[in-house]
Amino acid sequence: MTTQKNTIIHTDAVVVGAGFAGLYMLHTLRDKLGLKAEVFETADDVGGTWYWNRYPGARCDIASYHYSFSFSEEVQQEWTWSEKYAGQAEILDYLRFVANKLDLKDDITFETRVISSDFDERTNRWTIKTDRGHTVICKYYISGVGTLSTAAIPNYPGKDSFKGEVYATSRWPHEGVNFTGKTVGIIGTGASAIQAIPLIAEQARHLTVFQRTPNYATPLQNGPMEEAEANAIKANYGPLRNEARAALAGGPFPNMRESIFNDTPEQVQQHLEDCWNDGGFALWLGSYGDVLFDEKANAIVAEFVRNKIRARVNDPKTAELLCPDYLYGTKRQPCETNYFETYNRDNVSLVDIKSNSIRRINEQGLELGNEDGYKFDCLIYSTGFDAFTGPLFKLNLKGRNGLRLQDYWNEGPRTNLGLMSNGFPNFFMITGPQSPSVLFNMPLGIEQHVEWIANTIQHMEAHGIDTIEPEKAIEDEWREVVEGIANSTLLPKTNTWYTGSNIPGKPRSFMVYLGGGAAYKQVCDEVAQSGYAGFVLSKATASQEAVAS
Ligand code: N01
Repeated sequence: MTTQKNTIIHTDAVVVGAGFAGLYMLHTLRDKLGLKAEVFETADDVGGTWYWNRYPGARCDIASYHYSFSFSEEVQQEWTWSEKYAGQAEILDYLRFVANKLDLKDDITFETRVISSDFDERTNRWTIKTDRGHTVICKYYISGVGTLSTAAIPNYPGKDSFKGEVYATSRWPHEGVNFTGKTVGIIGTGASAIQAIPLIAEQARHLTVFQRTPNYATPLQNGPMEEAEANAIKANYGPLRNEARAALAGGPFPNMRESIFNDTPEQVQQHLEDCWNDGGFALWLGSYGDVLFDEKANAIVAEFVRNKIRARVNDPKTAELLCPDYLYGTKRQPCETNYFETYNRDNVSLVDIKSNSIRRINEQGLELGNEDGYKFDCLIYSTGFDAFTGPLFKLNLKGRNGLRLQDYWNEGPRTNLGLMSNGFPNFFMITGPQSPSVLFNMPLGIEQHVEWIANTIQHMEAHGIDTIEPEKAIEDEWREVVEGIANSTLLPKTNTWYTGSNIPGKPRSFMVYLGGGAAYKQVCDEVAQSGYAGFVLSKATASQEAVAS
């Protein structure tokens, strides 16, 4: 689409983002509820995270057939994945295929950023403005901006002085980058860098990796999707999806055992070896039920992974630098292909920036605190994201009384169910903070959110309800639920982007509901069935009706 600029458009709903979330939301609002909806997207195409993160090696790390929409049998049957874990280009093609099949693109305004979002209490309507001069007034405002879409680039002194090429894994050039013959520095060793480093090393003359914290990365074990397997999956999608929805993290791990202490040490090593060979998240989320709850169980798996790293990296000093010493699996586990072997190459070196941090960027490279200097042709930032809240704050939301979301959330997110926030009526967040989001299967989690939001809108339309928002008190209760579950695990014991501690000054709170997708859905459904207990639903006053019309 192509919402007209410089005119005021009235519509039922505005959706921000055209990734998995925005596409399904648009389809549901328009084709199932029969509402008018406008979608704004910064990129020039659909895809969201899979549009931007096109660095070498980017791919999903839950099985492709789980990492896809389940709502359309036609889509499931027509699309065939070529690899067990699809690469970025294939996932982007898949989302383009879905958008074309459902004829969604005409209702998306591309290359357009929402710059302000104001709730008008006189009319109970949102006014959304964009950087290209659009003004849209709507009743329902829905964020599909994603959890990991605002890059966090450290503000090093001299940051802009580097004269060479600068890249960020989260905003990779569409035409790709040819590193042949070039010296390259990369800062960060999270999941993105761990996928990119082996491929960049194959091209570059020399690659220097600046590591602050090593990761317990385990093998992805990717491979082609054989035709027979693809057919079997297509014939079996119903049960596979149900299994995934019922699984705690949105992917079934049938070999999961209850406790590591029920097995002999030999059995433990064999089971961990089997999980290692299964690949993906099998070791992290599917080995033993107590690994993320019990420090002693955790230590056994941590040492198993460290021994694997020591066995794969030739230089013992480099191997030790690559061995994490924090609780296993408390940072999101990256999956890798030849990552550790990359450090055996002559053209790759690893620099510890924990003991000796980056002091400044200069024209030719960077300097560390001890004055060691590094020069390169290209500098890559793979330094993560201002997760969950970063993209929401960029919408510049002002709710009742002109209260900014940033100010309302100055001690961390306040939501009910991760879906809505008090004082921001009719503003819905798909996979927002305090929902299962990144620790569940993203496409299935998105579907559950979109369907809950759509049912809520349908309920409002059917009952003449003008606004819905959570009670303030329920937000305190929900935060306690989310933090209570998190605190029963080992995850909050480590500084991660799950808690916001990767961003200087960001208030610390655990931002993922860890009770599992099925339990979460049950809570959401019960809330709806109860007539939206914990939410305030109100009808328009006569004066609001008069102003709105
Ligand atoms: O980001 P990260 P990412 N100085 O935050 C370092 C998803 N994902 O883009 O750990 C020096 O994990 C930082 O160091 P430390 C996935 O959910 C999915 O890699 O903070 N270093 C770390 O090493 C993942 O978890 C896939 O000490 C600094 C790195 O930069 C999430 O995206 C693939 C620094 C950032 O790692 C984010 O991954 C890729 C500083 N000032 C990503 N600031 C799939 O497979 C940060 N670092 C689906």
